[in-house]
Amino acid sequence: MLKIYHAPRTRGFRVIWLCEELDIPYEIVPVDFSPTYRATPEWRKMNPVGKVPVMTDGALTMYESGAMVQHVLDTYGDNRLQPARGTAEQAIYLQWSWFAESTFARPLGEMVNHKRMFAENASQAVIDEMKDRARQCAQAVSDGVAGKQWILGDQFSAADIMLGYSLRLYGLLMDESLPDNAESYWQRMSARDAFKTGQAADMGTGK
Ligand SMILES: N[C@@H](CCC(=O)N[C@@H](CS)C(=O)NCC(=O)O)C(=O)O
Repeated sequence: MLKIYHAPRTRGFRVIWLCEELDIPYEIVPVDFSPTYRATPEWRKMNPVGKVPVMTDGALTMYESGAMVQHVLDTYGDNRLQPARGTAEQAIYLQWSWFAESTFARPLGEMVNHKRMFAENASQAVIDEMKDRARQCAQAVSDGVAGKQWILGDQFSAADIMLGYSLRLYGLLMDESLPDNAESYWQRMSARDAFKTGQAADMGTGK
């Protein structure tokens, strides 16, 4: 059984939501998210830079939420939730999946880290700059999903799950609403049954 080492509201939600969409069994192993625990040799053996999530699949231990999503799809997905390999559609699927983590979630995550590290000495200029980057990403998603149901068109895919976590983080951290198309996209994804059961599990009220 897949084990997802996870702390509430963090990126492990992507894998939880994916497992719910695919209806495959998984177990959530709660991780103490304190910087002290994450710096211990015990946790650094699981994730060398002390982050969450980590996932195990039998003898395999891995970190990076996007890589976990791809592993689960390729191993248990039965060709669901991703376009065929080598197609132009797959290239766009990869583009949005990578964008979700490496471009969109990055300034949001750094805002959290900056505030945690510097507390009352946090620089407003740094935070404002991160917000501006996140705002540009939200606009790119809004433009990308214009006239479509999901980011690839009619077909829901794991790229929506990757982006969904970034949109969720945006909602938690930004004091402004999403641009219109991104907001309705967010409403559609968060209305999915698998999102709701995944969110309950994420917050510790589900499985
Ligand atoms: N690219 C990594 C990012 C992991 C990450 O930044 N996780 C956050 C929680 S969602 C974390 O552990 N932050 C603590 C820190 O960076 O100190 C992934 O997608 O798994």
